[in-house]
Amino acid sequence: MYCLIPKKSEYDLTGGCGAVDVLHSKTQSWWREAKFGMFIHWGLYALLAGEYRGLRTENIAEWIMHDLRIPPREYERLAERFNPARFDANRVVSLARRAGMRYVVLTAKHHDGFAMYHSQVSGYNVAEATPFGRDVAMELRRACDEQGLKLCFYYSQAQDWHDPDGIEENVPATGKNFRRYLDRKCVPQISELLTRYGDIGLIWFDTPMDMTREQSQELYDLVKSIQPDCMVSGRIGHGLGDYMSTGDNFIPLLPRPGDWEVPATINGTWGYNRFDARWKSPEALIRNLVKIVSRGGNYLLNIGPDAMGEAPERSERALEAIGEYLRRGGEGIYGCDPTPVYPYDIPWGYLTCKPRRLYIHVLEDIEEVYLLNIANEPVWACLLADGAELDLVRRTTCEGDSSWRIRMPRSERRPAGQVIRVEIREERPIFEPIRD
Ligand code: H79
Repeated sequence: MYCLIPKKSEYDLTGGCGAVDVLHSKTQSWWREAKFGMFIHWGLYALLAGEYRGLRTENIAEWIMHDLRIPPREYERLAERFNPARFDANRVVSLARRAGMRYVVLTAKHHDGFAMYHSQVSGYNVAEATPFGRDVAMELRRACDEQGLKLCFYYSQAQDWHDPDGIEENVPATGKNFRRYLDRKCVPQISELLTRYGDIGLIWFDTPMDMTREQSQELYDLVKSIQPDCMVSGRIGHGLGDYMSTGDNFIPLLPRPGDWEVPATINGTWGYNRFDARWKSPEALIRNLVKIVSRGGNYLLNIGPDAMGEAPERSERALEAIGEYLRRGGEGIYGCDPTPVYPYDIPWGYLTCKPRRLYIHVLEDIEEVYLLNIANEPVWACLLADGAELDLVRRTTCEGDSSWRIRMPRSERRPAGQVIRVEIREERPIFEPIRD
């Protein structure tokens, strides 16, 4: 169905989808400021790297057990070979920090049911069932503390392909007792994660499947009863989360009020797949980050470490490039509000904002920034990279439209992107509709 945005609200913040509803609770303020986090999909599937007994999965690699119908008794034997000798939590967290990410979300338990931490609830975990014998979550805890990042956990609350009472997509739940799974594994494991690993920023629930509203509420209340400041992701089900998660790799077209996050991959899979070649360029990832922030969201970007515990080199290089952009222009990302819809298509970049500040992200090597229909009064403009003042010419065009013009100094024109900060007299950007 076509949805034409009503003309009157064409340029309001919400694109006509409702009132602006920006809560500023203390719990979520770190997350609103953060804007950029690291997802880590790591588990036994890394050993298979997209292939099992000569068969390759066509789908995301962490789904290989499901897709290739590997029986639980066979899949669990992967644990006997899990020994990622090159895993270094400090290195992973340092990569996140250098990329400009402010939080890290580890798959504490994915759909395959294997815990990447030392669980007392189930021996099917990285510390007890593998020759590796280390607690990945605890090592990340220490590294995050040292480097000042928030630690968060992903937990698949409904799907568990290892537990006899866990749900599996497209597999009938005949003979299963989901309540038993909740009581025996899910609830106790979530409690462990929230009691034994210090302050957790958020629990990233995923695929609620047929959970009832009461069951989703129960897990939500469980989290808050142990750590009231721990956030709960949108995929707890029934709209009960503290923020909305978009579809995987889906970016809303319009600015959206409220708290939301785009979980995304750098290539075409979450878990490590050595055959995957669908790499997004660093430029495309920077563009996505800026685009998401300009529309009011957070970007949770994934790495899938391999069986030795190392992130693919392409992921590392992409993250370093984003970090370099953020070192120059991070002020125009962290803590930004959604920017009202600008009425013209801008091919070279995006606009972000904070109270009395407009940031112009110039993502291509252009000679000048020329914006029509911008009614704000500029106080002064500078390049974020070095603070150099820029000449901003504000004038009314021959057609009577407001406009801003900023010439990019030749020495500062970079294809990798530059951010201009413009202090404005008004609280927020004022974009005027296109004349009739
Ligand atoms: O953790 C990542 C994914 O494993 C998880 N969410 C992100 C963050 C996720 N769970 N479910 N889905 C994503 C939707 C998955 C659908 C598919 Fe399939 C899995 C499409 C292809 C593989 C299921 C199996 C549907 C078709 C085959």
